[in-house]
Amino acid sequence: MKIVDAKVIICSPGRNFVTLKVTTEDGIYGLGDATLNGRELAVASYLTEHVLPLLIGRDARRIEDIWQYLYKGAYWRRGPVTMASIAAVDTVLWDIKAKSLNTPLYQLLGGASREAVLVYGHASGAGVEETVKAVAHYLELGYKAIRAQSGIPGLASTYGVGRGGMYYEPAEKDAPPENIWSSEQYLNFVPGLFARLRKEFGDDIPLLHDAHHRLTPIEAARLGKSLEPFHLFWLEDPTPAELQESFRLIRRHTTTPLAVGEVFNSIFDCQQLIQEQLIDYIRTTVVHAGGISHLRKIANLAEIYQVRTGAHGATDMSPVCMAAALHFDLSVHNFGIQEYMHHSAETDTVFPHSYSFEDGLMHPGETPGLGVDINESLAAKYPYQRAYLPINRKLDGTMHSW
Ligand code: KDG
Ligand code: MG
Repeated sequence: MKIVDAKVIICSPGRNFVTLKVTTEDGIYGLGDATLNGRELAVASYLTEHVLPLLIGRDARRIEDIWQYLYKGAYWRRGPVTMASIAAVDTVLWDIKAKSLNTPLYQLLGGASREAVLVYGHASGAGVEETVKAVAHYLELGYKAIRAQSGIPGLASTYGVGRGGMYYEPAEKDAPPENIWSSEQYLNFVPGLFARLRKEFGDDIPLLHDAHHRLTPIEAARLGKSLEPFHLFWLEDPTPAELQESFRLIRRHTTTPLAVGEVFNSIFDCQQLIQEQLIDYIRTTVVHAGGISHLRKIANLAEIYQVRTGAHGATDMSPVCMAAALHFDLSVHNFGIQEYMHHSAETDTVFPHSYSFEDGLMHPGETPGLGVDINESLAAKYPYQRAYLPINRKLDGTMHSW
């Protein structure tokens, strides 16, 4: 099954997406997400200039061999641009293989390990009471697990607070927005938010929170400890995780479950975190961590250490990635939860898909392959627009993690 055509499609139906489309000699095509928020064209160029010429003529059925060919063959290993490019090729090839066998992808990944996939949605508000209302709204929509983020009094902006409605899209055109940060104000504020949410909604609803890489290990330990009475489902990215051993310090102080990994791109980024059981959930996702093949290796390592998956699913994962994530989630034994943010209506029409949400659960559907397509003529009506994620500074102007 020779590959005869491969191209990159860049579109911006509300936000930028990079999609790889590969066609085989018998007319079957597959799709893969290659979107790297804020650095989209770097991946597009890596694919177009360096990878696509190598794919033509190759047998699309040799998924693992092509993965290793691109990884080992580049000599320069890992990194978000390389791994998103390999991920896109890997996703495409799984889509093609499943379509050629006329089966939904999850059947090739071991079949369904559960009936459907538990997802969490994003509730946020400018302050505590608005966040309470947003959580109530998500409950009305049927969500069974909810992430809660709130603006902090005295800080003009913070991570995770949408500009109204259901859509949260932090990337902005032309130049990165600048946020101001105070760990002290944040640490003083967050326990009160969760006390209020538990008072309003009781103990049973799983609540999550994302600290978005902003604390030092000892600050993260303080936060985890102060949130213990409100038993979060997880506390995400409490401290930047380049230094994996720093999680030992957090673990020593708190039983709040920890989730890390949305910015990781390989198994080597989380090896120590998993093997020392320093985290509870690994958040690597298909597009940023080398595709379905590599994500399964990470999940298999995690399974041995009772670490569960919790894949990143913000709106910068295109519907192609979301579909791939759902096939992975449905099949992998140590699935924990899947993040799910609604895409804009324009995005959904550019990427028609068979996955569905009902009563807080999602299913990839029974369409052969990933179950997602791209309407290329519609995509062409939304040209790429340069956009950047925000940056973050401390009160005194020092650059900080966003
Ligand atoms: O592109 C960056 C976003 O995907 C990220 O900020 C979202 O942290 C995030 C989350 O948990 O969804
Ligand atoms: Mg996050």
